Amino acid sequence: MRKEALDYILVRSSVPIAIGRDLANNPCLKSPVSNLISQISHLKSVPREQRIVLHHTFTIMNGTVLRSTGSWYTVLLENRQRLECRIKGQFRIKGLNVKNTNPIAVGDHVEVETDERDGTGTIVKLYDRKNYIIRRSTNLSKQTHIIAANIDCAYVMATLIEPRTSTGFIDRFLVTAEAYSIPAGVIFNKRDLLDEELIDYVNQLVQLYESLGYACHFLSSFDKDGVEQLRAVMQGKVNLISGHSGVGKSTLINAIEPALDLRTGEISEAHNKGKHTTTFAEMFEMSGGSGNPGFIIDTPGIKEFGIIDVEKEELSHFFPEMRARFNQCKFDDCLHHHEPGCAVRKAVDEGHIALTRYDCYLGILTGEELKKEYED
Ligand SMILES: Nc1nc2c(ncn2[C@@H]2O[C@H](COP(=O)(O)OP(=O)(O)OP(=O)(O)O)[C@@H](O)[C@H]2O)c(=O)[nH]1
Ligand SMILES: [Mg+2]
Ligand SMILES: [Zn+2]
Repeated sequence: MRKEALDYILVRSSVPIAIGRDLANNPCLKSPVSNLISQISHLKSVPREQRIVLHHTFTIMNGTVLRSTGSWYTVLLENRQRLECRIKGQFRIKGLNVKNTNPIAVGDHVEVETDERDGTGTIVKLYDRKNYIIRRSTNLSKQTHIIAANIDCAYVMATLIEPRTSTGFIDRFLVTAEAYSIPAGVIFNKRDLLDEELIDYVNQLVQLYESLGYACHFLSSFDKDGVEQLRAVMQGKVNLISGHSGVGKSTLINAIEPALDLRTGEISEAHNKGKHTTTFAEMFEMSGGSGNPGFIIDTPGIKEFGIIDVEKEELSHFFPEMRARFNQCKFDDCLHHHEPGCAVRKAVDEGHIALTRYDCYLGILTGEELKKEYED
């Protein structure tokens, strides 16, 4: 959509008349300024010499937010141009009571007004989000941060060493994706660093998560075959990659799209962790694909996933293997903790539900994990 509009017309008369941007929907806008004035009947009575016409055009276009760095947003407009924009007005998330630190997030579809005098843009409208993924800014804070919006698949990237990702971290990411109805997957990276025993272990995890319905990829970012396979699955979709610092998110995106040449960091020898090389979430357009190439969102490394908006009673709905069984518990309001006749605990005892998954469930339920210190 491209609309051109006059900013405003001031008329010098005994009663000043100002016509502002409410003209934006007026069908006569396509006319030149002089025609416009002649079409507006009450202006005709004002002598020409008393009119001051302040006309500068601005353009209204739709776009997608690729990056946000504080008060500036990079928007990919529908005419393929990129524009640095600010925001105007208040944008609040419907149904979310807690304060969030970023009203507009990467992946948002927005309407942008371009001021052709200085080439900057203003985001004036946020279109409804298909979905979004959100986390607490810090553990104790009530503030939340939207990582990205309008995602087709959210991947958590995990490594067993350099750095170590716990199954609890993976599970908490997946719970969040379930809570926001976002299809999710797990990418196990740095396969080249693992011995046979660890490769076996990861293969077991792949089996576990695939059995729960999550797409899994076990690869090394340096391995062409694995990367190509993942690339093919990502093409045409909006894909988010999250995970601890240093797991290789940016390295993998470089392998998928070498032209991007994103900055990657080393692993600190002292702590075996990444050094938070990527500092802002950013969405990159993929190449190829017929008309719909797809996007990948690189994100800064996070230490923990602060789950929000989930009630104790509904937590088990976000574990597919528990969701499948919860009608079978003796009590309708079973929290699958100490209650007698619990079908979930029975399935854990019988080995049908992985202990790591159940432990993570209990951790979130009792709040123990949430109390751990973590930083961005
Ligand atoms: N051996 C090995 N090293 C890898 C692999 N993928 C990434 N690395 C290395 O891991 C280090 C960290 O990679 P990055 O891509 O910067 O990690 P990141 O996840 O983007 O980290 P942040 O931006 O800090 O969140 C770099 O030294 C990479 O070369 C892999 O598959 N195998
Ligand atoms: Mg990075
Ligand atoms: Zn139960």
